[in-house]
Amino acid sequence: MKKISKVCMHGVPMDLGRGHRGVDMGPSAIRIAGMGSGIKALGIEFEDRGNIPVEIPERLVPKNKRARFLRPIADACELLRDEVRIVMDEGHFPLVVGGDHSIAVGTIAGVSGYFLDQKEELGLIWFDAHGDFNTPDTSPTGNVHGMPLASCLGYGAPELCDIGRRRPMVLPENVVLIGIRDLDQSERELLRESGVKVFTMHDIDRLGMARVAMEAIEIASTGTAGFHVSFDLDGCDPSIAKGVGTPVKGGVGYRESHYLMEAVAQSQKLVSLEMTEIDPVLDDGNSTAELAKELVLSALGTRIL
Ligand SMILES: [Mn+2]
Repeated sequence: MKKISKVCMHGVPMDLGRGHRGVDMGPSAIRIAGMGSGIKALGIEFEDRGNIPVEIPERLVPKNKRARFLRPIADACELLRDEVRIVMDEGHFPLVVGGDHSIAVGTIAGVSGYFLDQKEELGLIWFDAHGDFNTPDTSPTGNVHGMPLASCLGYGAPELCDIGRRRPMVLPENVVLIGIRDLDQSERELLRESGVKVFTMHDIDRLGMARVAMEAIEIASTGTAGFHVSFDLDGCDPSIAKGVGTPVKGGVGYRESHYLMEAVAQSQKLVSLEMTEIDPVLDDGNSTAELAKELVLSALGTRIL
């Protein structure tokens, strides 16, 4: 694995995947928090490639109640996929900042497509309070931000499942969830059936984050060229991440979150990263975007000593 020498960031002001507005401001919040200068201070080159164009809900009428705004979300994901692919082809490190978690379909389509073209697999660590494993048939809300992981594994709407180079974009044996504490009933069944490894909050309590991080990195690294981290800020406890769309109490703490990202950096297997669901409207100052920035810096190699 080569050292990360240049990070290229895309913002995705997406909030079509959620029931209400706010996370579209996430990319601005993380820029204001100083993402670029933080990365440069690590001695890594940084280029902000701006935002992916995303339609606003005020101009749309949701056509599909089971997957609201599916088409415009898929359109933005396809644009993001192509932009991320360009970054990979250039040999740089893609950093994607959301926006709601539906954007992960575009990011993962781009990164996994790059590796599949070289006959290599991509591992995936999905940090979240939720499973994001609904489909239009199982979702109680029709909100697409509850469906992206299922889509990457080939379950659900073809508009999302088929934007990668292969369906599924990643193999279940290379995928691991961390921080889970809120699953819908049918989602739980599908997630079990999928064979994906899940570390719930109960597992983190029992094993400790050090062991969970080690096992997760092992799963995501074995038989792959490296792994992507898709980080939903709602995986963190609401006491440290107030500005998130769907807070769930009993989440991952400040040091545990950083430990995970530090372990990811030490593995030297991280190939791409995204931070999602930052909602400045609900935030306390800009503290959740600040946390997201710090976590990115830990994943890119900030060391305590
Ligand atoms: Mn999520």
